[in-house]
Amino acid sequence: MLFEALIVYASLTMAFAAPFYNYTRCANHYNSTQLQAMEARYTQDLSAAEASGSFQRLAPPSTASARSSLGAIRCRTVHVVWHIIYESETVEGGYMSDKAVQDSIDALNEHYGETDFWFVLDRTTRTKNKTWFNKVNVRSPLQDDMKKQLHVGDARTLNVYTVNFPTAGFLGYAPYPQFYAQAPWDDGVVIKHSSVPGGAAVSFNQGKTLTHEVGHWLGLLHVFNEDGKCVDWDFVSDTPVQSTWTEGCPTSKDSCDGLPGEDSIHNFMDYSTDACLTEFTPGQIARMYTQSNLYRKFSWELCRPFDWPILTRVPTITRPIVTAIATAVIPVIPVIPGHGLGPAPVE
Ligand SMILES: *[C@@H]1O[C@H](CO)[C@@H](O)[C@H](O)[C@H]1NC(C)=O
Ligand SMILES: *[C@@H]1O[C@H](CO)[C@@H](O)[C@H](O)[C@H]1NC(C)=O
Ligand SMILES: *[C@@H]1O[C@H](CO)[C@@H](O)[C@H](O)[C@H]1NC(C)=O
Ligand SMILES: [Ca+2]
Ligand SMILES: [Ca+2]
Ligand SMILES: [Zn+2]
Repeated sequence: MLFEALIVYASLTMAFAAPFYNYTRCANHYNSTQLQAMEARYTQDLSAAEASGSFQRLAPPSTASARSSLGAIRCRTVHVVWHIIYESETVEGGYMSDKAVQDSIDALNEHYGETDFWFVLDRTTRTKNKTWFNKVNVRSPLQDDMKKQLHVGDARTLNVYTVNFPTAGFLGYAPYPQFYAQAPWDDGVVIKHSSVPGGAAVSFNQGKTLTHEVGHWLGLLHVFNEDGKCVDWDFVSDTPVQSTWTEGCPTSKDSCDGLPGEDSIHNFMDYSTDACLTEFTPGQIARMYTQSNLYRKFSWELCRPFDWPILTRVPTITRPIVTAIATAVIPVIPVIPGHGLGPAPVE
């Protein structure tokens, strides 16, 4: 009797426990020296491509009105190869049905609905490997083994790997487009299997970890300063300077109250819970387009009519904001390919 009551109490406690925010969105952390070196390389690559005529600043192909009158438009089409790593044929064991994969792709298209990116599932692979499922981690030789065996396609192919990670609260990571040339096999995002829509990662199960990691994969940095300073970190002018990442979903937050703008708590490149994340800014979208035109060169393919809110803010494609580093002497940090993130770790 008492035993039963305890069980009921325990399950009630679990059912009604406040959502926990112990998940850390991702491991894409750099120190400021690395950050500036990466940005310097990006702007150099861009200048070199412009000088040689190999870079074209493509404008978005259609306006909202053209989109609705044509019913279909051309999109920057990203072919997705989804690698399911699992330890048993169950959801907890990392197994995903075809429907679960397609639901993830649908969610991704919804979250990128204000952009011209269009994600199409090319194929799914399934690999039963308990070691990979539980032990693959950022900067681990195991992640190198896994990707070297499974990565397919080229810079336009989004390889997604779903694993469990050895650290409980860890959700994902992704290398930047500029590292593709040095280590093509290392390209692609790795996410926790339970972060997909409907997954077991409480408060982080609407698929927005993938959306965030794909943001990195398309060239975006975090909206917050990873050194905790009130200094711009993401080279995007319309995301206010922010010194801390966001936990949970506060009604508002202003970590740099001496500087204009409140924190981007609803931005996909912050760490708020999934329900809280709803937007990319025009500046971020412009940066993703420029990075893609430079490093990934997606093909323009017909995409189906959008049945979610039509693109309302067509961003102008501008040069990346580089004022912060324009006058500094940029130390050249050798990029060490591999281990999931490009340059050598901060630790
Ligand atoms: C989350 O963190 C809190 C505070 O550190 C801790 O009490 C709780 O046990 C953690 N929950 C999980 C699921 O790790
Ligand atoms: C499973 O992972 C181990 C460790 O990296 C690797 O040696 C092995 O080849 C993998 N097995 C399969 C079937 O992929
Ligand atoms: C940043 O990280 C690099 C690579 O690990 C390291 O060489 C450098 O000393 C670090 N710089 C600072 C300022 O911490
Ligand atoms: Ca900014
Ligand atoms: Ca502020
Ligand atoms: Zn991140």
